[in-house]
Amino acid sequence: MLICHPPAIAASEITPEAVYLARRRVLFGAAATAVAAWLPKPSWAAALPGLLPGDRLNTWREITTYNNFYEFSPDKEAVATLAGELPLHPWTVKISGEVEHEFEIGVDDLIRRFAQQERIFRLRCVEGWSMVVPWLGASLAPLLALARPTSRARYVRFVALLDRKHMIGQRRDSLPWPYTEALTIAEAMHPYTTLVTGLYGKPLPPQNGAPVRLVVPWKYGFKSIKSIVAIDLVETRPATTWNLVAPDDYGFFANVDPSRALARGSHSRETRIGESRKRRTEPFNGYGDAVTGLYQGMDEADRL
Ligand SMILES: Nc1nc2c(c(=O)[nH]1)N[C@H]1C(S)=C(S)[C@@H](COP(=O)(O)O)O[C@H]1N2
Ligand SMILES: [Mo]
Repeated sequence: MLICHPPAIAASEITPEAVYLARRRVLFGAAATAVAAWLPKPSWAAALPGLLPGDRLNTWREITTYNNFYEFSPDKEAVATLAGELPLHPWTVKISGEVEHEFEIGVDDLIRRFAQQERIFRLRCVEGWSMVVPWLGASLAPLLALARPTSRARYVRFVALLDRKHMIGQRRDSLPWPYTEALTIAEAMHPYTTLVTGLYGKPLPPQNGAPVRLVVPWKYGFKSIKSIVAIDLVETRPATTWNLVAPDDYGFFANVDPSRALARGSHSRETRIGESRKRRTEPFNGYGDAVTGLYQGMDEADRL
């Protein structure tokens, strides 16, 4: 299924990141050319402007045991266990709304059609913590293009699964369900906007939003909606979950902005999970070079 990632080393008895890091050493070492044909493209990761040399990848354990996923629980450490029961097959994503061609695609089909690439991005939660995550996914843009958006399509709305049986957090009104997020169509078409199906070269664990989630690395983490079942192209700006709950703290755009203090406090620094000293938070989470063009000509106050 994960055609880009045949194991270079037997996975038994080694942690996933050990396998993965070993593979990277091969990739960037002298043997790179010989094996490059069947390994994930190194050029892609190397070309990422925001990934600073020396940024340690967070471990599999860190990424999969400290999760925000309110459908299960507001307790980050409880999510992994609770999400384990979520049925992932079959799973389809329906693309509809202001499009010429509505369709529904199964996740297995989506993985086959759109080559899954390794994409290492920082994730910055509005709560003040961050991680560096080696996702596996593909840009959302070609999937949207398949649906042929009409000229009226100005926003893209994403809807997560509603399943009170398995998502026990939905039995409480902690948030309006289903969890919903949205982007402008220009943001949705940006190549960094990624539909993710894997992590560390493996299928995405349920607690990280299996089987398919969004990752928008220059925005606060809550925009990166998990367990998506529907993508709607719409004319007017849709309501989004956190913006509904606390509009002063969670703007529609939610671009990472260290200069803006929110009700929960300053956003100028962050704690990388696994580190003790704080780091400076970068505008657009360090991806400004790639994305500021999206906001050219917009007033600062309009893109919060
Ligand atoms: N469906 C859904 N998606 C969600 C959330 C959620 O509660 N439900 N939490 C968001 C928040 S606040 C963050 S920080 C990230 C966390 O992603 P991770 O657990 O993979 O690190 O997921 C986002 N996507
Ligand atoms: Mo978050």
